[in-house]
Amino acid sequence: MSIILYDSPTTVPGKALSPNMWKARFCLNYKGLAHKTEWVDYCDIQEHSKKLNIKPTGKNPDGTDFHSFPAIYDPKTGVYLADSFQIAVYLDKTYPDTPAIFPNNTIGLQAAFEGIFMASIGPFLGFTLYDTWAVQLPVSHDYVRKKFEGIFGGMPLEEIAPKGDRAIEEWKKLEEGFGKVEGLFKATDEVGPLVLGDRVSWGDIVVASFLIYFKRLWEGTEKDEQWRNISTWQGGRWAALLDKLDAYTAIH
Ligand SMILES: N[C@@H](CCC(=O)N[C@@H](CS)C(=O)NCC(=O)O)C(=O)O
Repeated sequence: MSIILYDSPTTVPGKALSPNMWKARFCLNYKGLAHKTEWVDYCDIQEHSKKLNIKPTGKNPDGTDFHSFPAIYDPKTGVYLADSFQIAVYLDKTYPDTPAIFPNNTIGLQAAFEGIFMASIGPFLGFTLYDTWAVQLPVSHDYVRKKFEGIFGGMPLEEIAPKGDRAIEEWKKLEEGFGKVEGLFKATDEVGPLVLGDRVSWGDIVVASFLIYFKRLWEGTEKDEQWRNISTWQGGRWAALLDKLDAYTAIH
């Protein structure tokens, strides 16, 4: 009886891409919990979640419920649950004998870390949206285009990525954002390269989920340079972090 992880397929080898889904996958792998991915097209996430009675994770601008993946179904408890953070908290509570994602009661602190990380890497979105759309399955293209263009006030997807000098500036800002995050890791470098020093926790999983997203999106494509560049930032810290968590990247 395996836990089911709901994710949406892309054309990237192995299908998995979204950083939010990776957060849940990293948690399941890190804990060594048997699980199996069930692939549901991106354009069907809302309908599928409603059908399974999974609680919404937010509201749409018009006030209606917003559902999202990752979601899980745990046959041991009968629980359906969405939201990467809630899934991590649930797994720690339900499987206390597996490695903790929030050791030493760090749930609040780790949530704060994630907030700082997300606020620091904002410029990534302009660089990833079109490429992320391009690797969606055709059935989801219209839905995802509308969604992503909505995020940028209706700008056509093809025009969202910054170009010329702005691209250089925005890329620099992204590097500086990662520099800020480095400060949060550095403080415990003498203990180890992870945010808590020597043991994996939510903060590492969040950062690694974005790194694996950038890597899977760009490595070996015409944007290969972007991934190679990120992996050299802050003295190669991010490539090293992803290597450190490589054991937890299997797609089941
Ligand atoms: N806070 C949520 C956000 C998840 C989220 O936004 N997921 C996107 C996919 S990456 C989604 O399911 N979107 C559904 C839709 O746009 O219909 C989490 O961390 O799990």
